[in-house]
Formats: sequence, structure tokens, C-alpha cells
Amino acid sequence: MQNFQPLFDAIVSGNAAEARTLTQKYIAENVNQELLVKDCIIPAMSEVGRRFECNEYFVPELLLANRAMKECMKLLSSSGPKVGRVVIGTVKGDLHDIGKNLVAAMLEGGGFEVVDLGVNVAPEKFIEAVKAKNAQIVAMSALLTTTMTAMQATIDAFKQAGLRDQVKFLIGGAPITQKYADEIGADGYSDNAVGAVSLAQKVLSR
Ligand code: B12
Repeated sequence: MQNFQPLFDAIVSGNAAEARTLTQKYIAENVNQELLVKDCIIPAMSEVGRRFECNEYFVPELLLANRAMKECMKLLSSSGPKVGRVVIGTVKGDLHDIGKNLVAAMLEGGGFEVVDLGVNVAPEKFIEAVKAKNAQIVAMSALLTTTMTAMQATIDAFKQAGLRDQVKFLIGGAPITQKYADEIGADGYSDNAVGAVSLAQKVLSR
């Protein structure tokens, strides 16, 4: 089996140039790209998350690792058939995007086409994008207790536009819980980016 340890280390240490070179090398060697994501890139970001949780890493290290991971994903995500289309964004009033970016990258690695609307995304922007891109999933991120209510407002706006039944809503972010997802009628919740991929696959197969 291929040894992915060098790429794992490059991502965890936030070395984007090294991560890019190694990914190019693996692609040239025809490695199984799905395995590369599953056995190396996702575990590397989980390790980064673990270090962040226990205060070994802080936001700068998180951002560097995120950038290194994105370099790999850029090279990988261009190939292969897409399994579904996701519109993702951080909700209105909220500027946090590190977790949202991780979720977007993981979904791309999982074979989804991802339309990233960025941060501070108003309900009508989500609606416009879903219509324009014919997306099946809306993924929303919120990090503030004051902005999580914008998730409910977005789902309500889809109801008012008569589009609620055309899309599945996935939500996440530090203050979000399964209970909250149930309360606002979202279709799924995950507390991490790896879980977001299986969640997206699950809601599409329902
Ligand atoms: C980094 C950070 C910032 C950065 C953001 C930089 C950026 N580009 O994102 C900056 C400095 C800009 C910032 C600003 C503010 N922040 Co801030 N910030 C944080 C901090 C330290 C880390 C957040 C983070 O990136 N975590 C790491 C990522 C990987 O985790 P995550 O986002 O939770 O994502 C994971 C999961 O939740 C999940 N997930 C996330 N989204 C989604 C979506 C879906 C669909 C799914 C399935 C899963 C999923 O998967 C992700 C990966 O595993 C947190 C503290 C904390 N520990 O959470 C405070 C925190 C969120 N911030 C806070 C506050 C108060 C603010 C400010 C109001 C501060 C101020 N007074 O100006 C402003 C608000 C600006 C705004 N309007 O948004 C508070 C929120 C308190 C609350 N209960 O509401 C926190 C909790 C800090 C605290 N303890 O007080 N912040």
C-alpha cells in the first residue's frame, strides 16, 4: 500500500508547497485518489482539528493547514464524475469560514460539485444559487449564537419561495446541535467536516 505519511505531515504542518508537490507525485503514480482523500487528507485535517481542540494549535496553524489541504483538493477535485451539487455558505451576519471551508473541501473530495457562496450569505442568495445551479443540497454554517437563527430564516425563505421540497438542508458550526437541527426542520447535522460527506450522501439517497 502507498505510504501517504509525507503528505499527511505536509498538511498537518501547513506546508502548502510540499503538499502540492506530493499530491502531483501521487497523481503521476496513479494512486487511487479516493484512498488518498480517505486515508490521508481527511485524517490529516482530523489531526489538525484534534490539535486545535487541545490547544496545541491555534488559528494561524489551522489556516495554514486549511490552505495546504486546499492545494491538494484543487488538484484532485477536477477529475471524476460528480455525485451531487451542493450550495454552501456561512449564514447572514456571520464571518467565520474556517469550518465551512473544511466542509466544502471535504465535500469536493467526496465527489460533490460545491458552489461556495462565502460568508455573510443572505437567504435570497442561497435561493438564487440553488435556482441557478440546480443544487440538491444547501449546506449552512454558523459560529455565533446570534447568527444561528439565520438558518431558520433561510429555510423559511425557501418555504415561501415554494422550493423547500427541492433541496435538503445540512447545518453545522460550533453552537449547532442535532436538537436545533430538528427544531428548525433541517435534514441533517454533523459536528465535523468528515461527517458532512456521509451526511450529504445519506440525504441524497433518501
Ligand atoms: C477563528 C475565530 C474567529 C475569526 C474568524 C476567522 C475566519 N476566517 O473564520 C475572527 C477573528 C474573524 C472572529 C470574529 C468574531 N468572533 Co469568533 N471565533 C473564532 C474561533 C476562535 C475559532 C472558530 C473556528 O474556526 N474553529 C475551527 C473550525 C474548524 O471549527 P468549526 O467552525 O466549528 O467547524 C467544524 C464543525 O463545526 C463543522 N461545521 C462547520 N460548519 C459546518 C456546516 C455544515 C453543513 C456541517 C455539516 C458541519 C459544519 O465542521 C467543521 C470542521 O470539522 C471561535 C472559538 C471556537 N473555539 O469555536 C470564536 C467564536 C466562534 N467567535 C466568537 C465571537 C463572539 C466573535 C466576534 C463577535 C468577536 C467580536 N467581538 O468581534 C466576531 C464575529 C464576527 C462575525 N460577524 O462573524 C465566539 C462566539 C460566541 C457565541 N456563542 O456566539 C467564539 C465561540 C469565541 C468565544 N468563545 O467567545 N472569530
